[in-house]
Amino acid sequence: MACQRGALIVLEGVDRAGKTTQCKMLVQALQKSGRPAEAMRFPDRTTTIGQLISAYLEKKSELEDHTVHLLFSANRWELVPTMKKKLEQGITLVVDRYAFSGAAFTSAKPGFSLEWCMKPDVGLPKPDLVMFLQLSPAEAALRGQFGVERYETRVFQNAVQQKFELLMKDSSVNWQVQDGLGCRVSPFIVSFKARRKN
Ligand code: FDM
Repeated sequence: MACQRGALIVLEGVDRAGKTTQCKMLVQALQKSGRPAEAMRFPDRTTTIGQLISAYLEKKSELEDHTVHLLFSANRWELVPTMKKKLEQGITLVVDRYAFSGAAFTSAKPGFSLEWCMKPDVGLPKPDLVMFLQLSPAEAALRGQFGVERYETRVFQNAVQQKFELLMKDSSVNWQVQDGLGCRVSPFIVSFKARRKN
């Protein structure tokens, strides 16, 4: 019997919205319900490209803005064969950030259009569901460690939030907005099942 393809679920949101915690909880809940599930995150800082990105985010190196944007995209593309393999094996992938972060963060910089920022990621595996964890940048700033890495300023996060709002207007993407202040794993699963297309 052919196994059912896994689902690709993406969690997006501004920094400190709780994506990492929700990803972990969602993977655990899916596994508990008998569905094979694994967590992934972008940037994946373990690869050679990911290490360049990590040094940039930690402000240990400088990279030209277009260059780092393309590196973030390359970091997703290098993981595509692994992602496809796992999805075909029936494993549901819960991904902490994806191309939407790529477009929202770079287009929040001066001189970058959303259109240009989205181009390098055209053709990536399409998520079955994108959950956006809603948290005001002011609330996010109150959470731990805000301000340690590059981009972690309230002004920049406000600009990123506005870019996410533009991205959420794309009705070809299965967006679902969730309150980042609460634990919402169960409704996540219910709506994921209800909306799942494949
Ligand atoms: N980020 C993340 C980007 O600027 N572009 C991208 O394509 C992606 C995936 O990198 F500030 C930014 C968003 C965030 C940082 O932080 C990664 P975390 O804590 O590893 O998610």
